[in-house]
Amino acid sequence: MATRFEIDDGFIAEENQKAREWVAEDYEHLGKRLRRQNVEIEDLVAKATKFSVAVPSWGVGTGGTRFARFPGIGEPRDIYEKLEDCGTIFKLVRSTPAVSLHIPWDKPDDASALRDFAAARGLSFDAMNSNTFQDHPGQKHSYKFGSLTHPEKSVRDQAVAHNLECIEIGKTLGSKAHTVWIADGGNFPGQQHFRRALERYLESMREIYAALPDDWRVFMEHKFYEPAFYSTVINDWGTSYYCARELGPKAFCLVDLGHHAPNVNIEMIVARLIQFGKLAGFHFNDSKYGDDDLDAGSIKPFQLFLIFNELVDAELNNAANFKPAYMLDQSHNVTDPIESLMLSAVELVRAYVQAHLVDRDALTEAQERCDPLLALSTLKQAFTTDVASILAVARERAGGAIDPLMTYRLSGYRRRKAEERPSTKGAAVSGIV
Ligand code: RM4
Ligand code: MN
Ligand code: MN
Repeated sequence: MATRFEIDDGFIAEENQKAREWVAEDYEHLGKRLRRQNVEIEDLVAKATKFSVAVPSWGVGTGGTRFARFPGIGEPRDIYEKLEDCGTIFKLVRSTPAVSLHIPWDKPDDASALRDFAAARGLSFDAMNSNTFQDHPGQKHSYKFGSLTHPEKSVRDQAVAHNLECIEIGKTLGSKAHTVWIADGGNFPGQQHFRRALERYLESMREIYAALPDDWRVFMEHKFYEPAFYSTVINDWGTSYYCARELGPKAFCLVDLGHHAPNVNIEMIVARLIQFGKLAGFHFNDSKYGDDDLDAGSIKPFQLFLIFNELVDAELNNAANFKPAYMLDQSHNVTDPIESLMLSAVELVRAYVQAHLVDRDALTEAQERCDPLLALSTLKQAFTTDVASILAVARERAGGAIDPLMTYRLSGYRRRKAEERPSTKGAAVSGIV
């Protein structure tokens, strides 16, 4: 393969040099401020450094809506080019060392070659994702009326077999989890027998569960509607939790932030799943109306903070069975996906670090003394603290960029990729997600 353009470490260092002064100044000032609160700023840098979130393989291609898709220039045309872009994101922000694959969108011809290609860029593989919400070329049965819950056993068997194949590929890639999201449901009252559909789901999931290696987990992702517009089989966290209980200790409930009705208290769902030892992890994104798949933290940053407040609380309490897997699940329709993914990853680290700033003794005291406003201001104090310099220092020390966005733009990466990746007819782009 001809040499491909990569952002050079020296270039990142040069760009960092320009911003170093303000970072140092802000960092010093914040350090003093935090010390008054008995917080050691270096501890927060350590937290920021440790945080990681997986990038979805399909997220580096331009997404689309059900109306249209407007491709950008230099889009990755296959999984190897997608990994190049994931490597670039990782290089600049340092908090995205893993990639989550959708099969068959990003099915590798040779999984061990793909693993080596990723490893050469410092990347590993996170949860696998199956796809039985579309028909794929060559498949025998259609998923038009469902997959794991379809009334016909032959369709269910095909969907189960697809999930087993994902696990097989994942074993070679070094993955340790498998995520199942199904679109099964109904568009009209009466179309589906609710209880029978759920029974079939469990029957199919039991087969998938049985194929999990000992050190793997399976994640069930609920969603209240879309593409089914009347009823969805795994419609909420309660149903997901029931299934996780039925399946066994390796089954967990995954929370995609876009999969709830507007105004639902998601942080409370998170707390419940933590308490019951069944939180799988997250698909992070943001939304205004439905499953909008906008960039994390772009619409409701306070909600994101409140979710991390629950996560950090559980982390500090060493909650049982608490090992959340984080992934970004976004669709980038009008932005450069690399830019969106970088900034989204940064927003997550920000919320995580801010949640570590919550004075938990003061919060507990306010709660126990029934003082709502003191409780709220304790949270707000953390949420309104500008931790940008902590994030910048963590990135720079790890070899990343102080300003990932500007460094990326100035590197000319996208332009170079446009030259290297002339769009070809039939290029492997993921389509509308
Ligand atoms: C779904 C769900 C899944 C994602 C697909 C593309 O709404 O969020 O996690 O894989 O979209
Ligand atoms: Mn999702
Ligand atoms: Mn979704």
